[in-house]
Amino acid sequence: MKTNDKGFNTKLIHAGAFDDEFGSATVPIYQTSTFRFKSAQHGADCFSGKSDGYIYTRIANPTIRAFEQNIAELENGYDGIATSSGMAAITTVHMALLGAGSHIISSDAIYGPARGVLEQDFSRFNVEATFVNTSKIENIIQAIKPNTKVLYIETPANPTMEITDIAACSKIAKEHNLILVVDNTFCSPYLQKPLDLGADVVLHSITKFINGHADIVGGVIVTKEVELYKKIRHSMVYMGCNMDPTQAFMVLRGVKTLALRIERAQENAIKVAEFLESHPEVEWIKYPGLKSHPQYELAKKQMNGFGSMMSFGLKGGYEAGKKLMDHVHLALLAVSLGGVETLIQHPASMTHAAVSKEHKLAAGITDDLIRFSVGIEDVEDIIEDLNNGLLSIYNK
Ligand code: LCS
Repeated sequence: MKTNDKGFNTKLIHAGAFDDEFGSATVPIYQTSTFRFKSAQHGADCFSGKSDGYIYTRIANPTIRAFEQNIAELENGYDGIATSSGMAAITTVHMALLGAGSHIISSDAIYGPARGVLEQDFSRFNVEATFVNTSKIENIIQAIKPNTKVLYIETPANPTMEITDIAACSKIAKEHNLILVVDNTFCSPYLQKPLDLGADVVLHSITKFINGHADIVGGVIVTKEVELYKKIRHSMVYMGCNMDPTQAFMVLRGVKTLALRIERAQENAIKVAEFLESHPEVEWIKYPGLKSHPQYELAKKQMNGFGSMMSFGLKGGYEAGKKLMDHVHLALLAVSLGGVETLIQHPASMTHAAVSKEHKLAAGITDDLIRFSVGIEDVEDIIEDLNNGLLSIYNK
C-alpha cells in the first residue's frame, strides 16, 4: 500500500503491504528461490523489464519488496534495497560507488568493521580512504581531493556518540560533487531522516532498532534518486547480498512497533543518563539528550528525539569496566544494540580486547568506555541493576 501522504505511524503499519488473493492481513513469507513464468514470452518480458513479474529471489521477492517499500516510505526515499546484514548494505554501497583510484572520506569513529572493510579490503582494489572527525566540518573540507567520490558518515557514531551535521555535509557534498551516505542505524527513520536533510543514500543495520527484537541480522539501503538506486541495486544483486524472505517477514513484524519501542526506550534513556551523570563513580557520559553533550543543540535540531544509546566512562578505568560487566544482571552482557532488552558492553575488555591501542583510539574507544543500549524494561529496574553493578566495583 502506498502511504506517502499518511503519518509516520500509519506508514509503519501499512507501507509496502499488498493485497493477496486470500486477503492476508500480513505480508506472507514467499519462501521460494525461483518463480514460474507463464510462458516463454512472459519469461522474456520479465527479463527485459516489460513485465514486472518476479524471476529469482536474489533479484527480488514479494516479501522482501514489501519491506523495501516500507522502509523507503519511512525514509522519504525513492526505493529500498534489503541486504543480508548491515555490513552487506555498507559493502554493497561502496562497491557501487567506488572504483580503483577513487577516494572516500569517512567518519573516523564508526562501527569497527565498517572502517576495517575500507582499510583492509577495498584498499586492495586501490580505493583510498581518509578517516576524519566529521563532527568538525572543516576536517571534511581539508580531506577533499580531486578523486573524492563519497562522503560517508555515521551519526550518532558508534560508540563515541559524536554527532555530525548532516545538512552541512550535504552542502559540502553538493559543492564538491560527492555522494553523501549516512549510516542511520543509531536513530532509525523515526528519529532522523538523512534524505530530508540532503543525503543521497541512507543505510541501516536493521539488526538494531528497525527489527528491534535481537532475533535477526539484516540491512537496508534507501536512495533519494532513481539512478543511484539502479546502480546500488545492481551491486546487491550481482554480489548476492540479498535479504532472505524469512528475514524480511521478521523485520516487517518488528518495524510496526518502531515508534512505540523508541518512545519508551528514550523515555527510559534520559532517566538512566541523568542517574549516571550524577553518580560519583562516573567520570563522563555522552548522551545526546543531556545538555552536557557537546552537540546537544545540533542533536536537537537534526534528530526528532535523542534515542536510547549512550556511552560513559568510569573513574576506575579498565578494571572497573570489567568488574561492572560481571555485576550487572538485568542488562545483557552482549554486543549489538537497539533491541527491546537493555544491553551493556565494555569494548576495551571485550570486542576490542585484541585490538592495538592505536586502533582503539582511532575508533574513539578509551579503556574506561562502557556502551549502554537502553531497553524498554521498567526504568527503575534498569537503574537498580546499574547501581548494584557500580557499587560492586568498590566492594572487594
Ligand atoms: N552500522 C552500525 C552503526 C552498526 O552498529 C553495525 C553493527 C553495523 C553497521 C553492521 O551491521 P550488521 O552487519 O551487524 O547487521 N553494530 C554492532 C555492534 O555495535 N555490536 O555488534 C554489531
